Amino acid sequence: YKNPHYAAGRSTMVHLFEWKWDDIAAECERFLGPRGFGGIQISPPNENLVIWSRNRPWWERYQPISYRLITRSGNENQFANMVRRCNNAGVRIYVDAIINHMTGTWNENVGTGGSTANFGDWHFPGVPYGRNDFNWPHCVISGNDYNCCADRVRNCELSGLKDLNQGSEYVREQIVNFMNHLISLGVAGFRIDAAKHMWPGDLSVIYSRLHNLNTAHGFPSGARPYIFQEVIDLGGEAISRNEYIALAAVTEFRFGLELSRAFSQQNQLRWLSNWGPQWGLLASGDSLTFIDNHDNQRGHGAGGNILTYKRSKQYKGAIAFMLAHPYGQPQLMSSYDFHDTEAGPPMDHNGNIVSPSINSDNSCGNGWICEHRWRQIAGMVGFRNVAGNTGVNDWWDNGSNQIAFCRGGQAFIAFNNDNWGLSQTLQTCLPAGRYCDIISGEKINNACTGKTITVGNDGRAHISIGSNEYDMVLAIHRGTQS
Ligand code: ARE
Ligand code: CA
Repeated sequence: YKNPHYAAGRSTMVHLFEWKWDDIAAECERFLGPRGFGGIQISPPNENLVIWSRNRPWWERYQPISYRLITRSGNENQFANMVRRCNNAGVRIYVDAIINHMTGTWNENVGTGGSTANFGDWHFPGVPYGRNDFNWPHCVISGNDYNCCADRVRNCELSGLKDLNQGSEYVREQIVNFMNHLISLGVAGFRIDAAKHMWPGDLSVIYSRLHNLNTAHGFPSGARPYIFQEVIDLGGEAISRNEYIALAAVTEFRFGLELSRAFSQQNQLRWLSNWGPQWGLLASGDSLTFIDNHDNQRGHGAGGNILTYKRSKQYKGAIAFMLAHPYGQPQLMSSYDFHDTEAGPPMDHNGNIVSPSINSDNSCGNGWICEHRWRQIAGMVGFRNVAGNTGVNDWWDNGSNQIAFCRGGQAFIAFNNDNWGLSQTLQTCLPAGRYCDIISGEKINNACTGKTITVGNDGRAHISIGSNEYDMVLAIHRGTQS
């Protein structure tokens, strides 16, 4: 369950938060496929509670009312069409699967597909689930439970969301049927929402009953779904991420926290020379890595001071490091602009999601940020593909916040997060020649719109990054040689 089954030569996924299926299909064909992206985490595809009393917040999608594939993102036909078109473009789809709970107590009781529920009675006819399918006696998780009481974290309600009993054969069967339906439609795997709130033993049974990936969608025979489990573990709680790594991959929340600190000048970049498990991170193959996610970019979930698109220079620095360094299985966040932390995606008066528009410089409009389209970020996705499975070599630092390293003989990157300029002759490990920096510009029709770097016969080149430049990074690789 730890292999994402990307198409050959691809290595990065992006979370297209709240995107519609038709828009994702188009994005696979016009951008993600051609630019070498490996996959997409999509928003939950199954029917959720419609919450007009809070003006359709983003979090209504974490309140399942049935397993029918019908949401603001689209219906089952649109879903199937998206998966097929993305797989054809070489881009995999990973589903955010909410299997810990159903909707919580709220004013409304109608779903995005018209299903109703009476959660006061634990009654969800759209599945159907009834009182016996939920954990009993009724209890709600309190903040202190995370420190003391694993059983309460797993058997009580998360924020009042009706807590399914995954120990029940009937519940397991509904969940497995839902997930296998998605596998038959060609998805490559799942994010397991709120995995901490389910017993590892129950999850293990559920995973073991999943079908192999659908060979008609280009997966090798016998391929198991990629599974990454959302377990927030910053240390010190009753439940540890280590209870889940035997099953499948785990979201590594310490990754974005540490890199956010470093790129906000709260820690020096030079210490990143041993980035990885020595920092207390999971083993690389167990770790789904990201800077921000849809929760901590807006103060939900755990996190502290996480970098987001709102602090773009530091954010791009942290993302560039994530993608340049071989540690982990990286995921990019792709956001819509928000000020109110509850606000849903750009929508019209009827609550329909408004599609992103695409500007001539490749950026998005209509309220969508599309970090994955930023030249510096999309360029680094290509860098990671070129670097392949090489390690880090020729690490250099200035003793504070200027660092540089090579990826085998494939790629070179330098960072300057000091308040003074970087100007050094450094080993790039690349063959002699001229290279186009993919951060300050890009190679278009064989011309470089940014800095051109000349590598000598000894592999060395003069590298300069001013402290007040637009970006703090310089990156070149074999694919940008001219
Ligand atoms: C909403 C309302 C609530 C209301 C509830 C029920 O905000 O006021 O009571 O509905 O009607 C998201 C939102 C929630 C939202 C929920 C359902 O974040 O605000 O509740 O959707 O609409 C814990 C969990 C972790 C979880 C985070 C948010 O362990 O699994 O909380 N993250 C996932 C998703 C979320 C989603 C859910 C789970 C629910 O990514 O987007 O919630 O499906 C410590 C612990 C962490 C804990 C954290 C915060 O750090 O270590 O484990 O995270 O505190 O409590
Ligand atoms: Ca639970």
